[in-house]
Amino acid sequence: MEHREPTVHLDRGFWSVTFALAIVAALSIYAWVVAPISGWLPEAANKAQQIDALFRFLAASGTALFVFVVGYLLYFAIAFRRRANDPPDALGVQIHDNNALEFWWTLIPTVFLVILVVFSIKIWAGIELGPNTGLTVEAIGHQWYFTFRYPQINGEVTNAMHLPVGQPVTLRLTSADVIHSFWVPGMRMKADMVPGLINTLHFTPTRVGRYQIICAEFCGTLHGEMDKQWFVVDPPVKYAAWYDAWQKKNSTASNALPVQSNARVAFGTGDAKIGKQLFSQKCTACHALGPFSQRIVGPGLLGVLHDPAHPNLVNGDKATRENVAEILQNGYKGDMGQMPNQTANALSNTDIANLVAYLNTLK
Ligand code: HEC
Ligand SMILES: [Cu+2]
Repeated sequence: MEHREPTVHLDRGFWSVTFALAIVAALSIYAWVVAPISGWLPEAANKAQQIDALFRFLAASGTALFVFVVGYLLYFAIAFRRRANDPPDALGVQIHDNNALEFWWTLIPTVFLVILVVFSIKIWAGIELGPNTGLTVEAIGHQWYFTFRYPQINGEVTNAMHLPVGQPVTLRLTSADVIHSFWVPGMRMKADMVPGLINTLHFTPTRVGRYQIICAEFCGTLHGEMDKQWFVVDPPVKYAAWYDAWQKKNSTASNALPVQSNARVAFGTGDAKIGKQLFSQKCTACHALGPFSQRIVGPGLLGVLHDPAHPNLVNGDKATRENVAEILQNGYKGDMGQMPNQTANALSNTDIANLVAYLNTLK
């Protein structure tokens, strides 16, 4: 049997190719570092800048890696090709067990991935878990358009989502019918709008302008029409004028989005029909309309106010409308998990009254 020593000589050719590849890789890293990404697609919000920084990092390291991998592939294919005078059954050099190489090709990618994980999770956490400061706005997906709710504007705003530049915003997303996905390329942010659940985005608009809102989840025949609405970042004065105009226009509608308040809920005014609609938008992902034991995330709510077998709520309080309202305002963390509070579910006190009126009709 033929036996060859497993040796390779990395000759001058190899080192010149390495040098050339290093220069190309360095140039491509430089190109990504200075690439005018915000000129290609303007950055509407602070999170867009962070995500673009992450993109630069990924693109630069990916391109550099690509240059080396493909460069060496080509070089080795040529340098170690079969020569004219090689016998037909010539074997290439067989290499195994190079501990130094294996150490480095494990360590370097591991360090790289750890950096990437830390970098990404930091940005993700800022978007999803950021503090609930500033303005809270709610965006609702419909077949096939978006509507928006603002603090102290009654009803829903229908044309565009205006926000003032420079002010932190908490955006709550939900859906009135099927799953949509709220995508603003200018913000580099995309999140699902799920019926019965609230998803949250935190950001600060940083650049005055108009940015397209697109539905990024196929949601029925006219899904493609859901790219006609705008996210508009206004200077504060212009925003205030827009806000006042909608407040007047919608003054007779009901259902303003909350400013958080500890005011008591006025039960007498609750409207079970509106409550039912809210329930399908904000609660059904976690609550079934079945008995207490029919659990999704939280318990079934069919008998929450009228089941003799269920005299107490999960927090031990008596099952009264006041105490249900209290859970809706403050949330509750128990054995099953977290019932979100009023802010997280984007509920005004009027919403809570409507929901309680609806829950009161269930038996
Ligand atoms: C993300 C999931 C989630 C969403 C959304 C949610 N809940 Fe809950 N809810 C829970 C969990 C979990 C509990 C039970 C907490 C525990 O005891 O561990 C709960 C408990 C409750 C209770 C107390 C039930 C009882 O029998 O004591 C009521 C009432 C309630 N939720 C109403 C609502 C309403 C109304 C909405 C919509 C505005 C809603 N929930 C949205 C998860 C959710
Ligand atoms: Cu859609």
